[in-house]
Amino acid sequence: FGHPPMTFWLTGLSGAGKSTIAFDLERLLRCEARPCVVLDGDNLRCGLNRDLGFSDRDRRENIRRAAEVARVMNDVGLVVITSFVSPLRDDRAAAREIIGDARFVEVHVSTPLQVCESRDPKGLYRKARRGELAQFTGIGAPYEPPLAPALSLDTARLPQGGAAAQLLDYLRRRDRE
Ligand code: GGZ
Repeated sequence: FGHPPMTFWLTGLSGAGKSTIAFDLERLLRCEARPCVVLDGDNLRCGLNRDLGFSDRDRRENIRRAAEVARVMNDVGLVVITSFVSPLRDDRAAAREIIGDARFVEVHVSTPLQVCESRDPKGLYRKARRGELAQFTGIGAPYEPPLAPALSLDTARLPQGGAAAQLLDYLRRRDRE
């Protein structure tokens, strides 16, 4: 397609807005007839990754598979947008290795825990606080923020659609390089 393939790797807490940003960006790219695909943690866990839970080991495998799929899709020219909590630095580094440093764009969806918890669209934080959901990221399991993300987007401080617009800008800048 004449553009360098790229994977936007969205990482952040549950409820930070990753999936919304991913599907917003997909819509923007579709409007420009730019072939793209979203790989969403919650969706993939219904199919490809339905055998996996939330132990460190299973999360690592979840992310490894997603990265392998992203690589194949980049290879055929698709822009890939992934939406996984992907809480551990090592696991994201492994994804970068698989996808390739030049294609991997780490995006921290940095909405603070307090905001994510107040949104709590699925009631998961409430469950986790009650002790009914072990290993919930941000409560019973760690989240390691990226040290040097390409972009950091706090949806609590951005207008609706603002985060996806920033990613589109970033893509355009890279296209011109
Ligand atoms: C984190 C969990 C957990 C635990 C269920 N920890 O906001 P959601 O609900 O729709 O998205 C979250 C999703 C996380 O799946 P990922 O594949 O992105 O996770 S990882 O990258 O860490 O492998 C959340 C829900 O699943 N969920 N239990 N314990 N999120």
